[in-house]
Amino acid sequence: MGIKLRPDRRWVVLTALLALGACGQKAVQKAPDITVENAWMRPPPAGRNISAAYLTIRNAGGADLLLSAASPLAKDMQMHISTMEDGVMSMDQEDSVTIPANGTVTYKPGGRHFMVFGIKGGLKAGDPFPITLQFEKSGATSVIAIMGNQP
Ligand SMILES: [Cu+2]
Repeated sequence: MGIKLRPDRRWVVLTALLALGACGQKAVQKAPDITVENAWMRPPPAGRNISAAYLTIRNAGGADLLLSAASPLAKDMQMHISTMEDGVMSMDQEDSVTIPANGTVTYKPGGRHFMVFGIKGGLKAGDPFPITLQFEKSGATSVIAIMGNQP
């Protein structure tokens, strides 16, 4: 009788769904493998203590989330993104930035940048500017940005 077969079939379908769910969880749990490179920062204009820093975040593992940036040589750093709309450049602050699995996020002029406020005086081209990025899963990762022009 067909009615008796149906519950068995449902059970097979349910088991298949559970198996798929387990696979999905395994993928989510893969640890990120973050490397930060090519960090540089424009020297602040004369008489100003504000500037922008740039770098590349490479991820050879699972997805992560960039939560914040800081430097002992500045009061504050914010994650910004510049966008061009109708020929007008505007920038927005980002609270967090997804670093995709096996992906790269590039901070470069005209796009994402770190806005740096309250930069310590006396820094000049060639000086090191330490930056610590805080990731949700990877924790703190430090990098030295070099003050100067885009490498
Ligand atoms: Cu900005």
